[in-house]
Amino acid sequence: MKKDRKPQFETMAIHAGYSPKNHHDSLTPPIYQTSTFTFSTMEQGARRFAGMEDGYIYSRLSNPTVEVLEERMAILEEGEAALAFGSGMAAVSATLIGLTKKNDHILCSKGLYGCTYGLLQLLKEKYQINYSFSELSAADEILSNIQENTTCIYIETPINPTMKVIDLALVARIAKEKGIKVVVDNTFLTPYLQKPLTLGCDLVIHSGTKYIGGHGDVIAGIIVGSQEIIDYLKRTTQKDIGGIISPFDAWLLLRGIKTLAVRMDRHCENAEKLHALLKNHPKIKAVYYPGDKGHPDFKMMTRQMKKGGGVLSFEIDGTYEDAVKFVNALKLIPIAVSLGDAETLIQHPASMTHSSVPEEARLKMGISNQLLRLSVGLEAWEDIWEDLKQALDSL
Ligand code: LCS
Repeated sequence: MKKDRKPQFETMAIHAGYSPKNHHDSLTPPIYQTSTFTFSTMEQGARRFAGMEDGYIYSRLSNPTVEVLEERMAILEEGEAALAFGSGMAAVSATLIGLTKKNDHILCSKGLYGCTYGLLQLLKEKYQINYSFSELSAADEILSNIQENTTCIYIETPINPTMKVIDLALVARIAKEKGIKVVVDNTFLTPYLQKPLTLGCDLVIHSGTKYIGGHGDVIAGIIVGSQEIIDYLKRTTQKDIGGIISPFDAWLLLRGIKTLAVRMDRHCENAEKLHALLKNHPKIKAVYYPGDKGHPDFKMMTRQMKKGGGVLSFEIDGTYEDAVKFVNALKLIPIAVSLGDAETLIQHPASMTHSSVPEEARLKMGISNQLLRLSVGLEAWEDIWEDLKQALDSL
């Protein structure tokens, strides 16, 4: 190996941000399960509070286990710094509250996770921070949706659960000219498949609950961006609202990240196989999957995404009652919200993840009553397919 070559993603996911030498030679990062840190003298405590001496103070401000996670995520996303939170929504709310003020406008992708939509509505009603939706599909259309007071463009791509893809380089170029910050929720793809910061976007958000953790046993959130923005969010919305992650949950994410690349490869491989099979089933009206080679935007997708990811959604060719019958006939696949776990999971966005979005807005986002979302797990794809097929054949 050449000396100056940067290690690859798979290697950094295992080693980056951690040095055993600094932690009693422990191979894996220790869990510093402590709320506070002791000072040798009163003067030392004062110096730490004044920022004149490095060192820990209190775990809401920083914690050594959490810092390893933050550093690893910053490296994997190719950002300068990161912050970890107790949930994806804690990360989303710390970001939006931190980046906006009264009378600002947030331009959003046409489709967002239901609770992100709920948060935007709350910010509008209580703090007069406005928002609107845009396809973000072409320069003219983006420009016509930007308002004088737009300070932030907030994007999910692929969008949960319609799987529409936004051209991040295009949005970032236009936003930069206007001095608008671009925030990308990268939950569905992870930095293994997509790196929005390298395309000119300003901040990346994750629900770490999903692929980053990967095992369905933790709720967590992460933000990655420039040192300047991260420092600002750390000393304002993170410190004073306080939605931090626990050291144990940070450790669970670090353990999950070690296998992120292998897991994502398998999620994608399984999803590609199931996409091809579902597409040709007579009881399926449409399948939405960003890895679809026949998609009109496939070329743009391949520019920014390594693969299509592990989530697909589809519409049953029938009524809402047919969708219910199909889901209830599944034997292997659990009915559950969340995604990115080892288990394949199915859910009904209209009545579950996006039930808080009013029907009219929900239909505009493309979420019909027959739409189902499948988070393809790590099982043998033949077994997942067998379960889907027997349930479809029962219709
Ligand atoms: N961003 C996206 C794209 C999400 O899908 C979610 C949760 C969040 C943010 C919030 O993260 P959390 O606070 O739950 O860690 N999405 C869910 C979903 O689709 N099913 O259950 C939760």
